[in-house]
Amino acid sequence: MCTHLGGLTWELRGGIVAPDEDLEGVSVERRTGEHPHSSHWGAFLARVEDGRLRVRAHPDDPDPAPLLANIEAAADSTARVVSPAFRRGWLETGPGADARRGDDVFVEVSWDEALDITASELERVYREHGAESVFGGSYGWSSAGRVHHAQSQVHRFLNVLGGYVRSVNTYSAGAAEVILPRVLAPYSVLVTDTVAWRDIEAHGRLVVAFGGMPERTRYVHSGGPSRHRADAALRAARGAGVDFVFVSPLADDVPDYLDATPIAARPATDVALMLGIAHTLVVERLHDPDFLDRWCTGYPIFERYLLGLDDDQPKDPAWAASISGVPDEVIVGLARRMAAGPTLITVAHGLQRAEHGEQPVWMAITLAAMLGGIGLPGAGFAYALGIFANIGEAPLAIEIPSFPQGRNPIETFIPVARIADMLLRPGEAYDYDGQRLTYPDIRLVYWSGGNPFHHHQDLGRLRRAFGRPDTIIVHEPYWTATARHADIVLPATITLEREDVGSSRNDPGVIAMHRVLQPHGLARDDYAIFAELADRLGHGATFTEGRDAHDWLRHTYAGLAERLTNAGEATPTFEQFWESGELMLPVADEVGGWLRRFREDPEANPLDTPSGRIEIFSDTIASFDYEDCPGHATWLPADEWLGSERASSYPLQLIANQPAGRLHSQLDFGSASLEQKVEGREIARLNPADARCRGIVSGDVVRLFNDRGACFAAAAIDDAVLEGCVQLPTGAWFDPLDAGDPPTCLAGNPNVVTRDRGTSSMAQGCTGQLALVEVERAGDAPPPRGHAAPTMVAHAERPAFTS
Ligand code: PGD
Repeated sequence: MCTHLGGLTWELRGGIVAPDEDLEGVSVERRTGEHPHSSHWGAFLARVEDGRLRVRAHPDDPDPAPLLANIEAAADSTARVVSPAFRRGWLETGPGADARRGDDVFVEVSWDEALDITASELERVYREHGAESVFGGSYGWSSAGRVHHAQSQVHRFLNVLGGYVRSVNTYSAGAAEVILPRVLAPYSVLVTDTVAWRDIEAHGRLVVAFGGMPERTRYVHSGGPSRHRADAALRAARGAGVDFVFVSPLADDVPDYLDATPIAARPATDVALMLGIAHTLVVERLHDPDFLDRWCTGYPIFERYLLGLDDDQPKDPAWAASISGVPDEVIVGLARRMAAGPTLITVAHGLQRAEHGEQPVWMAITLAAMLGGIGLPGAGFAYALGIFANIGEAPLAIEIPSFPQGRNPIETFIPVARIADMLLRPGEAYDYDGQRLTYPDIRLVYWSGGNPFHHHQDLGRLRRAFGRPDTIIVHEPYWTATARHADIVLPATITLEREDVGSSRNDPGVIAMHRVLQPHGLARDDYAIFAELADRLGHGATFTEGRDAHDWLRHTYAGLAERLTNAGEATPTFEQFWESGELMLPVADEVGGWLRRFREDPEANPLDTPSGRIEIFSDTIASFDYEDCPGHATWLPADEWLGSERASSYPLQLIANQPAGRLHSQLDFGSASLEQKVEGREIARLNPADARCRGIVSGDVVRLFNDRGACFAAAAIDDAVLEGCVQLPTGAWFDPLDAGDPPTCLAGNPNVVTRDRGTSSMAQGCTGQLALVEVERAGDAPPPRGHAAPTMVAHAERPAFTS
């Protein structure tokens, strides 16, 4: 495919807004025509009709996301932050640790005053404590749009001030991001350039999906898919005769049309199940010793473990069955089926978002290597295939646009999910990927574009951690729980209120995101806020380089245009792109070429691992001497699984997975999100047997709890959920009953009960997917408070510390 303008123009005739058209004075968001725009869950056209925002999917999108409906509530929700606001306690007593965060009232102030005080506080912290005391990791998905990418904006801003403590890796894939490069290839390569849907359709025979391929997450890709193609690709593969098997405690984790064979394993036991399969392959001589010998390293050490030569415990199907709950004859049958022809193994994100999350990823690679299919078309190993919209698509031949973040001179970082540890335990040492690191002493936290009171685990603990710093600054369009726990809240625009360029890896469509609405209330773009602050701090010119937001848009496009020209591609002008609404980038001819070449000649084309081969045993990892991540894939029982001691107190395994009605916590008040709730509460699904013995029927309000906290939810009895499990999606806004510790969430946020510990000393990734809980009928539970601003009070005295 080569560069060309996309198919939006005819749809938009008469609706285009000139990029520099002055929107000042246009009465409340009234526009005519439809404007191209984009979100992480898809490109769309937006218009204002009878004073209301209306959206419809990109006309060429074959499978638009139901989540698009949420956008219609985005602009004027009662949860919008309309003005800069300061927490009263902070204004009254000045910076410092304060347990009232999250339980305080706010004071609205003018922009000038807000910017003056914020700049003065930043100046104080940098002067008194240095850049190592500022945490700017600011993890979060924020919104689609490459220029106004909130994380890039805050990082660039803090870099011009002297740097900040950053975070590494993601909540999505924290364990995979660390283990994959050690044993196979970098995560970024595995999710963009490994296995193609078209190869699965043409050459595949069997796909075994550990964790399933749930429809709800396939609509999403960071930056926004222009067209959702995964559904058609799956249907085509199935139509071509490819069989699917999926392993999950949730029977509806794959679409019906795949006719997939379900295997209901207990949560957190996939490694044991995979070992049982591997054992069968060895004893029945169905594995591929040649592949293991020439393309891999360390298999004999792993085989000793598999056969139980050192611990007297063969990891045979009977052993695997006793752990996973999957009958041994099913395990043996699956092993034979996998060995009968080309098989692709894929592992969902969720499996590694749990204690020892490195192991299912590593074990799946080990199993794929034993089958000998790695590097063959439509076979081998794929990470998170069918989980994200664009995985399985061809990579782009051109790098997508991005906003330059500058250089951070500070080397201190944390693995992203260690935020509460960092704030609670400054100066303490901990392990990460072979390094001994020390938590810095953070005085100021700056967050823009994320919602830690959604994404982090054990929210009671996070609340204590957020009580520690001197000052917390948050940019947000909405009064999320994170904004409510801040001292300084600056209202940010949403994408519809600004111009941007939407682009996503492995998707050729680059969307001209036109401005559709006037900013709500006093909201400003993150860029404009940072530019003003930088100016007050004497770094305005360095931050802006003399550009306003529109200049950056053109500048960013110019970079893309230059890459196209250098690649010999047709290069539309910015005006042509903007007018058209879409630009189609060229895609690479080949997918997974690096793996194919490795397969053809591993000596000439080694992998980027220490041995140049697939590391079934890793000397590097073994040298770290981590009990919780030994030198080869290993079954390591989690502290919180159905076979653990803790299950006698909290006997149900909570599966806190991704929601069907929204992306994470975004637009929780939108119609698609509300459809998945009952009277504002999230729905918790239970198996009929577990419901019956607790006297719970569908529609009851239930209380999920453990020693970390509790939340209310609406019960739905569903035999798609494996007995012993309860499923409650993430993303309901944390709505604490009171300031009590442990907290109770009225709206059903499962992170009140999840555990805040790293996957292991290796990756220290997020473990939010699983936790042990008990569930009971709640009787009369107070209703959730909905989505609104906190209490605002009149202006307080200016604090003494400001200059
Ligand atoms: P979002 O709800 O997407 O969650 O965590 P993440 O923090 O990314 O938050 C983005 C925030 O950015 C929203 O509050 C939104 O309003 C704000 N925002 C949007 N646009 C803008 C903007 O232009 N400017 C500014 N300043 N703000 C903006 C997601 C994380 O949660 C992820 S990625 C995963 S995969 C994890 N999943 C789980 C899980 O499966 N189970 C549990 N228990 N916990 C999880 N947490 C993780």
